[in-house]
Amino acid sequence: MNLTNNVLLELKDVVSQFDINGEIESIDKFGSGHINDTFKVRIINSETAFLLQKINHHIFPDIDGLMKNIQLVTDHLKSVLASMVNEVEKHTLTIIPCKNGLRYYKDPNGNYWRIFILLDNVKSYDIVETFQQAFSGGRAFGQFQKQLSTLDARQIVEVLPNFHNIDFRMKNLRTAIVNNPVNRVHEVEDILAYIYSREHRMRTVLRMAEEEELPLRITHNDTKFNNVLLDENDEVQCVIDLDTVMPGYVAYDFGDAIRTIINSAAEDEKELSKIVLNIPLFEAYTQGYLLEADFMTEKEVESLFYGVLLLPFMQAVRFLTDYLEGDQYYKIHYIDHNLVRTRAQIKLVQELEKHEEELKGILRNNLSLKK
Ligand code: GN1
Ligand code: MG
Repeated sequence: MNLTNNVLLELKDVVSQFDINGEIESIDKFGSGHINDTFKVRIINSETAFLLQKINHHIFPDIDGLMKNIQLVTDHLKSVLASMVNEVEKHTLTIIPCKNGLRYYKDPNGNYWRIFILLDNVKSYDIVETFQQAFSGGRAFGQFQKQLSTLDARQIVEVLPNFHNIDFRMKNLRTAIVNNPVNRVHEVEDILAYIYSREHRMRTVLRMAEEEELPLRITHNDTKFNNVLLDENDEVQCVIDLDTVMPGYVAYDFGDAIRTIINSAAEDEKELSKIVLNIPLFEAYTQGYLLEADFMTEKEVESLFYGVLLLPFMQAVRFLTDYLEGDQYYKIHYIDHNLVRTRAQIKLVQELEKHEEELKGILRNNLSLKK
């Protein structure tokens, strides 16, 4: 969709607040995120393009903490990468500050904006196609966790507390059911019955954490496959979308990545029969991940499979909660979009359950190959 002239003028004014030289050539909508608004900005006669984002401050109330986290993480990644790669700036995000030196701009309407350098000659995939892509995805998030293992987690602000805490998500769902503000609960009784039947089992990672079996690490927390940029050979180039980098358990990152990689269909596929598992891609991601994530304890390794079940389940709980609350959180593109997303994620959990032994076997085999 084209931007209206008024919007373009507003965006140009926003861009002019940042430390960017040259005249704007174009501004276009960009990407497929569910939370922030993203635009691509081109500058006349400049090879560098920029990524402008309006940060959703209803979801991220602590913009200052959020941007400090990203600065800390990207500075740390740059220092780790300096001895490993040329052109470090191609492998991490770079924040463009405002002319006044701040990391974000607050406009007169109270909206918050930021700009990153847009990396060029890179690819990102909503649906993974090849073994190589999945393998690189595994390497990307394994490296990312490993590189952040030397950053002091106490410096990171928990911008969205309890983000992957299933008890918290179930509590929110129950509140939405009790309040039933848009009278939709009667439509979803079958889904609720399934969710309740699995609730206890889905606490496995949390239980292991409560029993102090899992170390808290710095994790990405939004490891959708399209948050990895690959180069022209489908090798890892850069991990993006650092908004949710927070203390977490590795199983959450593993599970959320597998959620998007193993699913042959889209996150919001309406035709449930199309949601089938692509098990070779699961193996490819696992191999790439285990190659890099050599810091894990045995218990963490054991937890990975439970992350695989948990993340699509939790995503279903979150989409459903939003549906019952009248679509306040995720951007939707049609009226029952959150319900369609919920059903698609539940179907994915069911497929994963059906193939549980096979998937566990693949994890076991690849671990023993490594030893
Ligand atoms: C949201 O906006 P996006 O697509 O990066 C969400 C993730 C979900 C994802 C589902 C802050 O991420 O947790 O997994 O949608 N981000 C937040 O596609 O809630
Ligand atoms: Mg995100």
